[in-house]
Amino acid sequence: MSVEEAATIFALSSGSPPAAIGVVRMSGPGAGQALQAMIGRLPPPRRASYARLRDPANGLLLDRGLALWFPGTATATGEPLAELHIHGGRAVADAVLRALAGIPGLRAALAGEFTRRAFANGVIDLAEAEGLADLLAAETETQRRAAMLTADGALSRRVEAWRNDVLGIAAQIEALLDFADEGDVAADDAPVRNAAAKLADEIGALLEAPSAERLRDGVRVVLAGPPNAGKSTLLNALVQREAAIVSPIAGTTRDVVEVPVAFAGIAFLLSDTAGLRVSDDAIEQIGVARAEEAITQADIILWLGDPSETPGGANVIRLQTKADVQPQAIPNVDMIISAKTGQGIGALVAMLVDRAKALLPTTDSFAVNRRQRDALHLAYMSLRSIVSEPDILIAAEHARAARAAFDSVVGRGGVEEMLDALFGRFCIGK
Ligand SMILES: Nc1nc2c(ncn2[C@@H]2O[C@H](COP(=O)(O)OP(=O)(O)OP(=O)(O)O)[C@@H](O)[C@H]2O)c(=O)[nH]1
Ligand SMILES: [Mg+2]
Repeated sequence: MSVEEAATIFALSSGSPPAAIGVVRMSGPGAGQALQAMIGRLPPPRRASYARLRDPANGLLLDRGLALWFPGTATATGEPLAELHIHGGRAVADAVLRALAGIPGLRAALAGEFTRRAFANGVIDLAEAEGLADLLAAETETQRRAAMLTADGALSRRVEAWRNDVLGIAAQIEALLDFADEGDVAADDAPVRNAAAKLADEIGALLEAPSAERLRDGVRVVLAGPPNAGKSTLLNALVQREAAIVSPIAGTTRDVVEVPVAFAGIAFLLSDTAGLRVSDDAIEQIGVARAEEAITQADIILWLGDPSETPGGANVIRLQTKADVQPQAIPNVDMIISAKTGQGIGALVAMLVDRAKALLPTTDSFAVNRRQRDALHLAYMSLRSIVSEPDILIAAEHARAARAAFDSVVGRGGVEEMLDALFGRFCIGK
């Protein structure tokens, strides 16, 4: 542990004032002394005690509240930890933080620093820290559930089991190598290759599952079609506010207008686009190019044009719009709506939710993010190589690579470069 890490840190860990209660946390070797300096004694461990808080510099009464003391290493950060539950007003919090800053050896915590210490001290692993970051950022119920599973170690436990399997495979390979050295008849390598194939299949199944990014960033729904079809009007009806400009002039929308929204606890990112047509207007041409780009990125396309001109690829829902003025159905549409009267809008939302569910991780399974996916993919490739590699010495190398890939998922060794990025996502006081 570096000298810097040995500093004792403090922060207001509850939300920004004013609030009913503010929680100030201190973590590090000097946490106990700091608590003593503030309340004049060290309270019994792991029990909330009522205390008067005084400024150690001048003895002035700052507040009355609860004090908690967690000595040793079996704490949330893996080092001595103290908490003060104070009144959550701005001036109270400021005064307490100022008093703590005046205690030698104490300094204000950086964003995510408490969690970073928990990781550095082995209380949580990297995958759990990532789950925790997602949990704090979760805005919908599905995001919360998936993040909770990862924060709770579901992915880590799975990867740990796989890592053990790879150690078993590596040991079997070593045994084959010893056998070959003795110059006896060729040993049977089929069991090792079968074990590697089985493990690769298990990882492959997880890699095929929907990704965490879609859960976090929202299912991308792009509204597309010719000018004046009613795309912007539909967007506004779906998000229930005037997010995009609507007008009878064809070619109104130029930029892609993105609006995040949640339906039935699922995050969506709706994108309104410029009407698709050939135009002499340079700006409109850029808008059309952006619309076409958005269509390629879509998880679901709401197509408001001629059903025979439906763009290929993604999941498309073909809509007939303006049912209030054009009630007769045209062939091959999935749904008839009127953004003006609201006809069909509820059914369209239900259809979006249904389609999105098929694209998202199920609620009882954890999702892997891109970093974890890349590492798992490396493990997968290494295991596949064990299956096909005729030279057993090289197969041993692939087994080592697979183990290293599992290690990087949970943050064992060599992940410094991404720690700053990860812990920077946390707020101060976490
Ligand atoms: N009667 C009726 N009019 C609608 C409906 N939806 C849109 N409109 C009208 O159709 C015109 C075009 O609507 P917009 O939503 O701007 O169409 P757009 O597809 O976004 O058009 P561009 O941005 O130019 O590509 C406006 O005058 C809207 O009021 C509807 O459901 N019923
Ligand atoms: Mg528009």
